[in-house]
Amino acid sequence: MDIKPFTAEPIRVLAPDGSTVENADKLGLSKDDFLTMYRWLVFVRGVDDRGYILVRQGRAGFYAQVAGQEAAQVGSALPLLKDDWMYPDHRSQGSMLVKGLTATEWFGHVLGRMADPTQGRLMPHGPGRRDLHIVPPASTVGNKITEAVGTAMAQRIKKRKEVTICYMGDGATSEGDFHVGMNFAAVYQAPALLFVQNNQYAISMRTDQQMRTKTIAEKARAYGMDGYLVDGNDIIAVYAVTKHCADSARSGNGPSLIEAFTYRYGPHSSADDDTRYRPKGELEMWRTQRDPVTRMRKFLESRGLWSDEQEQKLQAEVKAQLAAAMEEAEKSPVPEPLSVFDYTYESLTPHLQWERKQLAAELGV
Ligand SMILES: Cc1ncc(C[n+]2csc(CCOP(=O)(O)OP(=O)(O)O)c2C)c(N)n1
Repeated sequence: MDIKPFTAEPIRVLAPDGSTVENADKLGLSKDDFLTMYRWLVFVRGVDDRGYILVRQGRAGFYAQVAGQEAAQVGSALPLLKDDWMYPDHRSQGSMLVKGLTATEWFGHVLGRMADPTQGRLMPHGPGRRDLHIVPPASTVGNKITEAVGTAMAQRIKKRKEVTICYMGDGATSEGDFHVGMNFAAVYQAPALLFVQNNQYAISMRTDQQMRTKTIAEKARAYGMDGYLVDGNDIIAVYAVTKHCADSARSGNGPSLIEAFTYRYGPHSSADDDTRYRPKGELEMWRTQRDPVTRMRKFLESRGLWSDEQEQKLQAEVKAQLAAAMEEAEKSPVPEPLSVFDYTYESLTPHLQWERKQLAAELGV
C-alpha cells in the first residue's frame, strides 16, 4: 500500500462495513496481527466501560472516556517499539495500555490507590511509567508537545533509534505549544510523531469553530513536514500510517503529523453534558455506522477469522480479566497522607517543611 501525505480524503483500508478498500494483505500483517488488533480493541473498550462506571457509582471523581477512539489509540501504539517514548494526553489510556500499563494500574490510578504507578499523585488521567517510557500527561492542554519534541530531539542528538509519539486532541492544535513544537520538530528533524486524535470537539467547540483549514494534517506543509490524514476508526489504516511514520523517523527522515479523524461517544468527561452541543443524530450515526470495534470484527468475519463463539469466549475472558484487575486495584491501599510531600523535591523547602509538620500534627502522627 502506498502511503502518501496530504490526501484530500482520509487514508483507509477498511470501509465502515468492514469490507476492504485497499489490499490489506500488502501490509505484511499476519492473521495473528489482525486478531491481536481486535483483541486490544475489545480490551480497551472493556477497561473504559468499567472505568466510567466507577464515577457513576461514586467511587471515582473523574473520567474521560476513549470510547469511539479505540482504533486511533490501539492502532497508533501497536507499531511502537518497547523503548520508544510516549507522551499521552488526557484521553490516551488505550494507547498506554497497549504500551504496557496494566488494567490494575489504570484502575488504581482512577481510584487514587497505591496500585497507580504514580501513587495517586497526579491529575486524573495522568499516570505514567518510567520503565515503559510513558511520560505522564499534564492537565494543561498542549503543554507536552514541546516536551515530546525535546525528547525526540534528545534521541537524535544521542544517536539513538527510539522515536517519540505525542498524542493530542484537535483542541491542542489551537494552542501555541503546537506551533512551537511543530516548528522545532521540523527544523531539527526530530524523530517525532505528532499524533492528533481529531474527535471533532474540544469540549463543546467544534473544529470548524477553532480553525480555518479543512484538515489538521495540511498544517504540516507550512512547517516542512509530511502530514497524513487517516480514518481514525480504521485500525488497520491507523496502524499502517503510524508504522510508516515511525519507520521514517527511525531511519533519520524526521517528524510527521498524523491526523486520525474519529469521534468520541461519551461526554468530554464525566463533568460535561454533551447533549447541549451535539447535533441530533450525530452520535447515533457514528456509534451505529462507524464503530471501530464492529468494523474490525466484520473484517475478521469476512475472512473467516472470527465467529460468534470466539466473540463470546473473548468477551468472557476480558470480563474475568478486568474483574480481577479491578479487585486487585481496590485491594490496594490509598497512599499515606504525609507521602504527598515525597518525591517532588530532593529536600523540602522551609515552607513545605512547615506544612508537613502541620499535617502531621493534624493527623496525630
Ligand atoms: C491550556 C488549557 N486550556 C483549557 C483547558 C480546559 N480543557 C481541558 S480539556 C479541553 C479540550 C481539549 O480538547 P482536545 O484537545 O480536542 O482533546 P479531547 O478532550 O477532545 O480529547 C479543554 C479546553 C485546559 N485544561 N488547558
